[in-house]
Amino acid sequence: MAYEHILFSVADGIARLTLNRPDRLNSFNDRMHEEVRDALGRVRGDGAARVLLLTGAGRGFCAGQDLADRAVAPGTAPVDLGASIERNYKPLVLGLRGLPMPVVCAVNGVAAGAGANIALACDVVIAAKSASFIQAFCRIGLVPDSGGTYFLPRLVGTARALGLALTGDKLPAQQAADWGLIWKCVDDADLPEATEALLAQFASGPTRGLAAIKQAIQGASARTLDQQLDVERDLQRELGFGDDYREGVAAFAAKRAPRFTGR
Ligand code: T3D
Repeated sequence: MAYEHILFSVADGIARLTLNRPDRLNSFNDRMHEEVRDALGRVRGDGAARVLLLTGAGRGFCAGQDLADRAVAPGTAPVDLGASIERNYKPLVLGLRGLPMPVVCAVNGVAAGAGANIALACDVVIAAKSASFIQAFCRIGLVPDSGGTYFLPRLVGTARALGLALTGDKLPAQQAADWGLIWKCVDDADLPEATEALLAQFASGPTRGLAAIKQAIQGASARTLDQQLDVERDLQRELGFGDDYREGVAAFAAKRAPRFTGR
C-alpha cells in the first residue's frame, strides 16, 4: 500500500510511524486510519521490528478525528460515530496495546481528542515540554474515546480524569508527567535524542520478555493478586525456556553486556 498520510520505515529493529498531515495537525481521516492499520500489520507480521515509534510531523502530534469530515450539511444525515469507532479507533487502540513489543510515543506537540488517548494507549510516552494533552471531546458534545475513559482514571485517578474530561482544559506536558499520565517530559530540543535512546534500548532488548511485561501490567488492574501471581508464574515459566533468559544469565556471570536476539 502506498502511504499518503503517514511516513513508515523499519530499520535496525526499529519501526517508525509518523502521522503526516501537519496542516491538519495530523488529525485522522479514513485514509490515514487505513494506512496506520496497514503499517501496524506490517510491524506485527514481518518479524524485523522490536520496537515501534509513533510520532507526528510538524508542530502537533495529533488532533484526533478530522472534523472537516464531520460537518453535517443541512438535510443530510450525520455520520454514525459508533461505526467509525468500531472500524477505526477501537482496532487502532487494541492494535497498539496488543503489539508484542514496546510502543514508544514521542509527543512532539499538541495531542487532542483521540490524538491524546492514542498516545496514552502506547507503552512509554515521552513528550516535549511545549506539547500538551487536551480531552477536547466535551467541547463538541462527545465523550473521551479511544480508551480515554479507561486510561485516564487508571493513570491519574477519578478526580483528575473527570476534571480533564469535563473541562477540556489543556494539560501541559510537564504537568502530565508530574501527574503520572505519561513517562517523561523533556525540553523540546532533547526530544529526538531522548527518544532515540529509548528506541535503541528496546531494539536490542529481550523482546519476548518486554512483550510479556507489557501483557502482565496491562491486565493487572482487572485481576486479583492471586490471579496476577499465576500470570507471572506462567510468563516466567515460558520465558525461562527462552534464548534471551539464557543469554542474560550468561552475560551477568561473564560481567559483559547481553546480546539479546528477542527470542
Ligand atoms: O468522529 C468520529 O469518528 C468519532 C471519533 C472522534 C474522535 C475525536 O478525536 S473527536 C475530537 C476531535 N478533535 C478536536 O476536537 C480538536 C480540534 N482541534 C483543536 O481544538 C485545536 O486545533 C487544537 C487545540 C488541537 C490546536 O489549536 P491551535 O490553535 O494550536 O491550532 P489551530 O489553529 O486550531 O489548528 C491548526 C490547523 O489545523 C487549523 O487549520 P487552518 O485554520 O490553519 O486551515 C485547524 O482547523 C486544523 N485542525 C486542527 N484540529 C483539527 C483540524 N482540522 C480538522 N480536524 C481537526 N481535528
